[in-house]
Amino acid sequence: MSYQELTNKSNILRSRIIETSSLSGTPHLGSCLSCVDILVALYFGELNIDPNNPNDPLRDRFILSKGHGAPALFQVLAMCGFYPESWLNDYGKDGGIFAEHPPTPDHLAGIEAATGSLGHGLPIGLGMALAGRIQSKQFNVYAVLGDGECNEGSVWEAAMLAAAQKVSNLCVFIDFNKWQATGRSEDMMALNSLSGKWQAFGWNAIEIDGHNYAQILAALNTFKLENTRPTAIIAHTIKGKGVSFMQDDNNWHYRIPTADEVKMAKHELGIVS
Ligand SMILES: Cc1ncc(C[n+]2csc(CCOP(=O)(O)OP(=O)(O)O)c2C)c(N)n1
Repeated sequence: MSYQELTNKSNILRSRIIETSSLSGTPHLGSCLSCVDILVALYFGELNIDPNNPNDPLRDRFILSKGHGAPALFQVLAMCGFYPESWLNDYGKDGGIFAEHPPTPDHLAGIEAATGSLGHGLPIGLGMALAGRIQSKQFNVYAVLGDGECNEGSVWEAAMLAAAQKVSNLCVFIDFNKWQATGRSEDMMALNSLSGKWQAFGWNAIEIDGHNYAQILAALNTFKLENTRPTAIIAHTIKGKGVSFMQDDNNWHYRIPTADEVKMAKHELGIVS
């Protein structure tokens, strides 16, 4: 798929995510928008998955460890064909499948782990990657973590074990948007050098622009050449990416867009409907 086609998909997804947030009155919009390009590159340029055979034992696994970005994951799975996009009209409704975080895998095709309590996705993914190796199954495990999520001790426990076990079929993206729920990540618990930390834990650490498809896909190729180390892709991103009045403004961690703001955002994204 060309970079232009990937960009078109990300614009559509951003627009749908913003509409969903507005209609359902649910937060985490900035968090979703910062990881859309990573998800698009993975789902349309990398993952070996088949919506018609979602439980194939040889499929690649993807875990959104920063589970509060669920609307982005739900929309990309719909776009891939795991279920009709219309199902997302029920997002955030009482009794529905689409809550603010990914449900357990038996509730929705394409979901590999129920996440939302930060710090769990990488340990779960490590377990899957180890299981694949033990069973001689050729698949890769990918996870997206937030930079604030890296404050969780369980992330570093899993990071140590993955390197010690030379789990080279495991690749994590850190959606490094420099914010967390209530402030700058650097002020909450300084992370720099984030790539230096992953390297010190024995990982192949790569720093990229997380909105640049050429760089995301090149990093994924580097991951696939690794035989002895897990890979951490430190993706520099912008919270709220794609909409001028949301970009790098952490109020959009919680704010719900009004109907007028949805219209303005869609206009900026080039989406007419
Ligand atoms: C264990 C745990 N503690 C607190 C929260 C509440 N929480 C939800 S999102 C968030 C901020 C996460 O920041 P980051 O990982 O940087 O993601 P971003 O939204 O900035 O992309 C927090 C603290 C949580 N979900 N899980």
